[in-house]
Amino acid sequence: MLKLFSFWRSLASYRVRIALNLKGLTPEDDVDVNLMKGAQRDAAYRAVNPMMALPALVDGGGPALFESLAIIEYLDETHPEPPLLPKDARGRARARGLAQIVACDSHPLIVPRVREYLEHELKVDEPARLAWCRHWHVQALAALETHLGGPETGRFCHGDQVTVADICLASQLAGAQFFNVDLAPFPNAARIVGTCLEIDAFARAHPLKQKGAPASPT
Ligand SMILES: N[C@@H](CCC(=O)N[C@@H](CS)C(=O)NCC(=O)O)C(=O)O
Repeated sequence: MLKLFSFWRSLASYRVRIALNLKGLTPEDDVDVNLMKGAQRDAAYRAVNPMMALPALVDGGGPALFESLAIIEYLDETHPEPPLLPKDARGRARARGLAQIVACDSHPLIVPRVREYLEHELKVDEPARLAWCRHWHVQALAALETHLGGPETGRFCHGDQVTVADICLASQLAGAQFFNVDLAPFPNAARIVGTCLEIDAFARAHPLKQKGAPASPT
């Protein structure tokens, strides 16, 4: 029995939805935690994930799994096909590195708790908050684009097999769409995500395909 706690707009939930789809897994229960209403801070969800962040995944009777990259690697270990990491150590390091640029360096700077702190505690106005989010998106995309210009890149971020790097890159570009970031300077990233979105597992996991999502990102 799989139980996913997620929200349509959550980019980390998007990453885990892609991995679940690639592994052919469908949670029996998908609990909607409305980030726009602050439901991640309710006592009920805090008991699931004390970090008050989505997603969380319950697999069977154990406590909830948390942090999208940890959940994706757990799914990869428990359901090895198709593998989401390259076979060689250097390749795994590169795929994980690309994934971490997204999930560890960039995404944490633009999540609701950071945007809300900027707004309510530091009194940063809306245009400046938007500039903040765009800045961190562009910084990460510039680094990713340079990496993706290298010879290890193929149809996907690392060769011709989907890896965790592609999962994270897809979430980065969906986030960039939400904040109206110009993707023209990042053709490698855009091409790879275009290829990913031709795969059903990516396409139906997209934030805008989820229950409660608006027709367009803005
Ligand atoms: N590093 C975490 C990020 C989790 C995270 O911050 N998720 C966002 C949604 S994408 C969230 O729930 N934020 C709640 C908040 O910021 O208050 C992961 O990759 O799972």
